[in-house]
Amino acid sequence: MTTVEERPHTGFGRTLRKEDVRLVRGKGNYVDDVRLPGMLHGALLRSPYAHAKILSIDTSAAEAAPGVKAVITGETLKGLGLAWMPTLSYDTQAVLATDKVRFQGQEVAFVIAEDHYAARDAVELIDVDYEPLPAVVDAKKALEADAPVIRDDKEDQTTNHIFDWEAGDAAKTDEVFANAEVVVEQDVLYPRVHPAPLETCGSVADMDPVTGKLTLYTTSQAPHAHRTVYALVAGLPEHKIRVISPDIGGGFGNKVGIYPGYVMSIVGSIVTGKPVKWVEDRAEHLMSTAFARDYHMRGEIAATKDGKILGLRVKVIADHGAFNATAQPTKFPAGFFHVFTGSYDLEAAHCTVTGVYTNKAPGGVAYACSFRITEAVYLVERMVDVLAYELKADPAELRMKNLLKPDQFPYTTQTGWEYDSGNYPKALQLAMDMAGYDALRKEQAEKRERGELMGIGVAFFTEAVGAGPRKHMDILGLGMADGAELRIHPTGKAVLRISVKTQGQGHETTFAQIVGNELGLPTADIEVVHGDTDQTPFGLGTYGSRSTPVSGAATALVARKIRDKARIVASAMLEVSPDDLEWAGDRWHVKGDPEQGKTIQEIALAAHSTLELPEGVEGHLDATTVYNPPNLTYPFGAYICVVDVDPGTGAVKVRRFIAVDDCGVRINPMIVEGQVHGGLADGVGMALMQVMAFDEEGNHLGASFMDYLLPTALECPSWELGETVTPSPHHPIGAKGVGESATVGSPCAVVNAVMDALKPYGVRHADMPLTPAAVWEAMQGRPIRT
Ligand code: PCD
Repeated sequence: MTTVEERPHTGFGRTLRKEDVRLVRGKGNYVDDVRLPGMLHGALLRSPYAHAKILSIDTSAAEAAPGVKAVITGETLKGLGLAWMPTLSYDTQAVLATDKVRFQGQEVAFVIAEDHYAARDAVELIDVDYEPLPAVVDAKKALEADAPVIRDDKEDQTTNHIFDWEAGDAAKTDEVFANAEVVVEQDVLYPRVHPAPLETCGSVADMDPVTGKLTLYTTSQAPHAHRTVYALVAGLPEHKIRVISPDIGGGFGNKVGIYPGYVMSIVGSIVTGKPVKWVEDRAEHLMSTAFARDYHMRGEIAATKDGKILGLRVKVIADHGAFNATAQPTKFPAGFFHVFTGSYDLEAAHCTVTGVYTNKAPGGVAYACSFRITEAVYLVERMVDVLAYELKADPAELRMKNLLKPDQFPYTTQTGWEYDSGNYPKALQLAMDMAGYDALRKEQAEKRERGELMGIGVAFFTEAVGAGPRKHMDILGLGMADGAELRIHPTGKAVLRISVKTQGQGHETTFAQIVGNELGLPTADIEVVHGDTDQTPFGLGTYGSRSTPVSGAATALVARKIRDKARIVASAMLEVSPDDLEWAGDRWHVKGDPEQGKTIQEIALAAHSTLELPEGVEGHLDATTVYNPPNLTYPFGAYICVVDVDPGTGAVKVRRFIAVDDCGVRINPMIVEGQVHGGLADGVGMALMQVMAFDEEGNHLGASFMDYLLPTALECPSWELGETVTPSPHHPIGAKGVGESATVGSPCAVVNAVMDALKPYGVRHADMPLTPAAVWEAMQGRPIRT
C-alpha cells in the first residue's frame, strides 16, 4: 500500500483526514456534547405493547417528582395540532400516541426535568392504562382479511395495505418466461435489520423567546431538508430556524428521517422557555428508529439451458411497520428496487412491490444503500446462484457470460435505468485473478473429498447513486439538487460551504481535495463548512452515496467558476488578454511563457486590492452554484468470499474476502478503502448474525447489542481490495459514489459462499442471518424460514 503523503497536499490522492485531528483526540462535538446555559433534559415514555388502546394517562405523580418541569402527552400536543407529523413518504406518524400505540417502543409521553436522571425517573411514574390488542408482525399475515387494522386513525384505511407498485414490462416478461428452457423460482427474504450507528439519535432545541428563533442541534443527515419540514409543520419562516448537525457518530440512513424525540425537544423548549436536550439510549434507538429491509421476495429467473439469462420476475411484500416513514424519492415508493436487473443483459424484467403496515417500528430506510438497491442486488445475485445450482454451472462463469459488455454503455435497463459507464468483465476477472479462483475451486474439491465444507461465493453488483436529477427525484416535493459556495480570502485561503453533511465519511478532507485539485491550493488551506443551515447553501443532504456525485460535482464546478474569474484577474495583472492565458494546475500563465504567471493565491490578493479590473468585472474571488445531476452515477464491483463451515456446529468463518470496486475516479483512495472496509463488515454482519426479530405479540427481541450483533474484527478477515477505474462520463471529475457499495455487494457474496459450502447437503437457499443454528438446520434439510 502506498504510504500517506506528509508534504502539503493538493488535489486527489492519499492524505490523512483533516477531521481526525479533532475526532481522534476526543475533541469532536456531538449532540450529546452540546451544553447550553439553563438547559433542561427530556426523556420519553415508550409503549410496552406492540398494539394497544390507550384508555388513560395519569401524569400527576411524574409532575410532582423532584426536578420535573413539565410532562407532555399526546393530548397536550393535540391542542397544538402537533400530535401527528408528516413522514417522508406522505404518511403521518404519531409524535406522541393519543388513541393507540402501534409498535413496541412507540413514544407516549415526554418528561422535562432539571437533569437526565430526574427525567428518566419521572417517566417511570407515569401511569398508562392500556387495553392490549392483537398484534400483527408478519407482513404476509398483515394482508389477510381478518388481520387487525393497524392504521384505523386514517379515514378510508380498512386494511393494512399501503401501496402497490410495479416496474418493467409484465407482458413481455411473461412471454420470455413462457418460452424459456429453464425457469427457477426461489423465495428470498431480506430480513429486517437496523443501521445501528454507534451514536444514537438526539437533539438540543433552543427556542429564543425574545427573537423567536429556534436553534436545533440534531443528529441529521439532511439539515436543510429537516429545516424545511420543521418550517412547514411549525409555521415558522425558515430564517427563524437554524438546524445544526454537529459531528455525527454514524448515520447509515438512520438519521435521514425526523423522529418524535426531535420534535419533542422543540416543543419542550417552547413550553419551558429553556433549551431542552433529548438523547435516546441504545435500546430506545434499536426499538424505535428507522430499520431497513424487511423485504419478502419471490424471485423467478428464466434462462436457456446453456446459461444465457433471459428474464427476471419478482413479487415483493414490503413490511413498512406502523407508519410509512420510508425515505426515498417520491416517485419511487419501493426506492430503486427496480434496479434488480443488476449487472446483466436481459430481454425482459418485471417486479411488483406491495407495501404493508405491521405492528413494528416505522422506517425502511436505505441502510447503506441507495433506496432498496441492497435488496435488489441481493435478490438478483441469489437468483443467479440458484440458477447456477440448477444448471450445475460455475457461478463465476455464469456471471461472466451474462454481464453487460463495455460497448453496451450507456446502457438502458429493462426497467428504465441508464447505466452511465462500466467495464464489468474486467472487474470480475480482476477479482478472480486476485482470489486465484481456479486454485480455490481445486482446494474446495479436495476438501469436499475429506468432508470439509469450504465455500466460494461470487457476487457482482451495480449501484445507482447520486440522486437527482431533480426533475425525477424529490423528497416531500424538494428537488434533489445541491448548492456549493466558495470564497477565496485575500491571502489565498479558501472556505467551501456545502449542503451535504458528513457522518464520518471524511468530507472535510475530500471536498477540500476537490477544490485543491481544481485550483492548485493545498488541502490544508481549504476549510469545508457543513452541517449548519445558517452557514451553508440549500441542498438535500447526505444519503444514497449522493455527496460525491452531487455536491462533489457542485464543488468542482464552483471551483471552476473561480478559476474562470481568476483568469480575468490574472489577465489584468499581467496586462494580457484572458485568451492568452493557459491554466497549469495551480496558476494562470502566458501561453508559451510559464515564467509569466500568477497563482490563485496571488490572484486572490489582487482581486481584493486596488488593481483595476476590466469593465463589469466585480472584485473579490467568490462564487456559488447549484448542481442538478443529469443522471445518477453507477459504481459497480465484483466480490468473492471464501468461507469455511464447521460441519459439526454450522459455524461460518469468513476466511478471505476479495473486493474489486469501481467508483470511477477516486478522490482519496485511503478514504475509499475505509468506506469499503466498513461496508464489507456490515455485509458480514447482515449475512451471518443480524436480524431485528419479534415474537408473535410484537415484542422486540433485539433491543441491545447483546442480541443485535455487530460484526467486529474477530468475524472479519483481512480484506483484499482491488480497483478498476471507469470514470462517470457526466460527472465533472469522473467520480461515482462509493460509500454504500460494499454493503450492497457483500451480503450476497457471503451468503453465496455459505450456500456453495453446503452444496454437498443439497442446500440451494437459506435465508439470512446464517447463524450456526440456521446453517445447521439447512444442513438437516430444514432451512429456517423467518
Ligand atoms: N470518495 C472518494 N472518491 C470517490 C467516491 C467517494 O474519495 N470516487 C469519498 C468521498 O469524498 C466521501 C466518501 O468517499 O468522503 C463517501 O462518498 P460517497 O460515496 O459520495 O458517500 P457520501 O454521500 O459521502 O456518504 C453517504 C454514505 C452513506 S449513504 C452511508 S449509508 C454510509 C457511507 O456513506 N454511512 C456512513 N459511509 C459511512 N461512513 C461513515 N464513517 N459513517 C457513515 O454513517 Mo445511506 O443512504 O445514509 O443509508
